[in-house]
Amino acid sequence: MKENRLGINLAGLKLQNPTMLASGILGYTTETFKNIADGGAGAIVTKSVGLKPRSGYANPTVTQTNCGLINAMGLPNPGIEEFAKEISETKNVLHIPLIVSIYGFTAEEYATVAKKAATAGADAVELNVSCPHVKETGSEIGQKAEILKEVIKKVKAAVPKPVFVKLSPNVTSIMEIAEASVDAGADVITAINTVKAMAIDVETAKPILSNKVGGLSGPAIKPIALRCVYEIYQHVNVPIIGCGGITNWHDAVEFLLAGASAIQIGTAIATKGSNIFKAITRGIDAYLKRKGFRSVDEIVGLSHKS
Ligand code: RRO
Repeated sequence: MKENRLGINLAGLKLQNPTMLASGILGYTTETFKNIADGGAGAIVTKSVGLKPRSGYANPTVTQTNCGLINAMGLPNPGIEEFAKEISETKNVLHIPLIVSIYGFTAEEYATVAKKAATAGADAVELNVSCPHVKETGSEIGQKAEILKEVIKKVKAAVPKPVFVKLSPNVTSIMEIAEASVDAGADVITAINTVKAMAIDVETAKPILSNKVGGLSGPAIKPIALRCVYEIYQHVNVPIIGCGGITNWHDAVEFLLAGASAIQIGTAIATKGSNIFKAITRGIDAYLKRKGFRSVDEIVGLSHKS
């Protein structure tokens, strides 16, 4: 039998390889998730869903820069009642872990949405406590350790599934926030969400995005994300998922060496398509083989040991 160097166990979830779809990039349909699974992803994280449907911000919601995208979508989503049907349907056809990203405006709301997602079949939930530009949720929760801990504790008490916590880089010390998350019961830390940013149209002299401020993703933020993973690894003992500007196998291996057990891919799908998961997985496999490693786990955090 062919040796699988790539399989990982992430807080009890079995992934055939360490690549995952990052939250926020694709919509909410079973068909898009199937396309990502066919592209070789080891797991999928959905776009964030809340208690009630939300239309998000007016256009323009995305603008391109020479080093990535700036978005301010404003959490558009169908609401958990509607999305629960899609979760169940997706679980019937998909054989890779499905992680549902959730948000709320209170700890109770997070817990209610998490419970509904888990009941519908989500294998885990990822708490969005890091969206950089929606008031009273996202990073407004994830920047304050005490409020964040309350959210995580309520969700942990409400669902028997692993709880991932996606952190914001827009904080003074991501290590302290990661430690607080793990103290409160986080099973996995995802780092990072987008970096607060903006763009201005010099002809109109106005901000380009309707919300003015948004979140930067793509290659520009990769070194920031890598530093965050490296620092978090030194302070917590739960798995970390690296996310931010990963475009090729080389980026992915850097994150594993920094301490990530898995990696999420988002913005690069827009330019490279869904087969990027296969390409990155093949590259990681070739690297492990060339260096004589027998598993992904053997290189997680290796840069700390030298
Ligand atoms: O929907 C958004 O505008 C958005 C979200 Br929820 C997020 O977590 N991060 C981001 O850059 N945009």
